Amino acid sequence: MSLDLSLTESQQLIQRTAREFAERRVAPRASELDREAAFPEELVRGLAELGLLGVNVRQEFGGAEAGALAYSLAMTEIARACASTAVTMAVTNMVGEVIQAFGDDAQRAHHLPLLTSGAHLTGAFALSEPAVGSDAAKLTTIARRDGDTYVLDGQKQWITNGAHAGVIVVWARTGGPGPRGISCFLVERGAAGLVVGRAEDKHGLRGSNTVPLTFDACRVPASCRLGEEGVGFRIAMMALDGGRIGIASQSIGIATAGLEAATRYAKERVAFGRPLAEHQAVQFMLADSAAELDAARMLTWRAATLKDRGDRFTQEASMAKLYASEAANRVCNRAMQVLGGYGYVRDFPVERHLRDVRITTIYEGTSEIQRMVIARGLLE
Ligand code: COS
Repeated sequence: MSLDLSLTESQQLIQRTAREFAERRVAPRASELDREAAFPEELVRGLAELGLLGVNVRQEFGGAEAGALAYSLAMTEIARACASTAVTMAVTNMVGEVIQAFGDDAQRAHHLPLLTSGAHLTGAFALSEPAVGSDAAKLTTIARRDGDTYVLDGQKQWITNGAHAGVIVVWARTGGPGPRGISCFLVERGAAGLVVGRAEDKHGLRGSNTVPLTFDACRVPASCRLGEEGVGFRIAMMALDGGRIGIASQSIGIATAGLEAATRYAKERVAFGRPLAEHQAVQFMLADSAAELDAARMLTWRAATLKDRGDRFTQEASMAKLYASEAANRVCNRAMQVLGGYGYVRDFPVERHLRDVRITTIYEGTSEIQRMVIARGLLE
């Protein structure tokens, strides 16, 4: 591929818009959302007004139609202010893109304007189950065809936005074992037989909502099926390819906040007669973090650019997600080391960044899954 690192006008506009909103509205609330485990409902409505709930959704459906790289830039800006708000936005964008890519005309016309406008508030993505995470093809939720309906039975786990989503994309088995027995459904808020469980009490991302869902004879019209029977697993994998660019971008945002906090502190705090920033040990920590963050950004921009061009980007998205999430954990960990005791207390944001960033190597495919995907591509 040719290499052009300049951003287009519209990418810069989205980036500026997201940064301005993040600094003015999101950052001032981040600490309180974390402390009180409060869902950022008004911030989600603000994101909707700016087109940030459907950055890569077409304008005819209310999206910004700005592409995958613009989405990555926006995600990084929001995550720099509040990682919880960022993941809430990420999953909603992912659901919009899935419906845009795989939905029929009626599904797009119904759900996409509701998602992009915030009327659905958010979307949710229900693939994982209590006993099935990385090995997604083994999922056990059943969808039994009954006339022109399907009846869903089973449990989903770790569902981001689950209690606040107008539409939930649900994967369930309509056929035999393995990936080809899986189909995909759009289930709306309040469907009879859909039970939303207690919100998880999490280590980080405490402002985001994570719940288990139970489907207890949950009957949905057959028109809610997304794509043909048996193609659900492919839909999930393709959605996750895009989602992983989002999590890489979120990781970069959280780590940018960590590095900025460390850099500021290093200039202010004096030890042994001079600012920390004049001690080589601290300079080296900051330098490693800056270099790793830039490398993460380059990998992520490459994956997003391939996606925008319509090229395959599975390997590149996994490399970006693997590297950015691991690097972001190192960056936030070093930031705490630079701040010392001040990094470890709740009065300063670095301990929140370190708690928030931890999940990035776990969700939307663990680092181990990303390595599997990369290795398979290499060995193919
Ligand atoms: N794009 C399109 N199709 C894909 C794909 C992708 N990125 N990855 C796999 N597929 C297709 C394969 O081509 C294959 O299709 P056929 O049935 O037509 O041959 C099918 O999906 C099954 O693929 P595969 O055999 O590779 O499936 P595996 O069970 O071995 O799983 C991994 C592959 C590990 C990649 C998958 O299970 C995975 O991503 N797991 C992590 C899930 C995850 O991220 N969970 C987080 C929950 S969401 S927060």
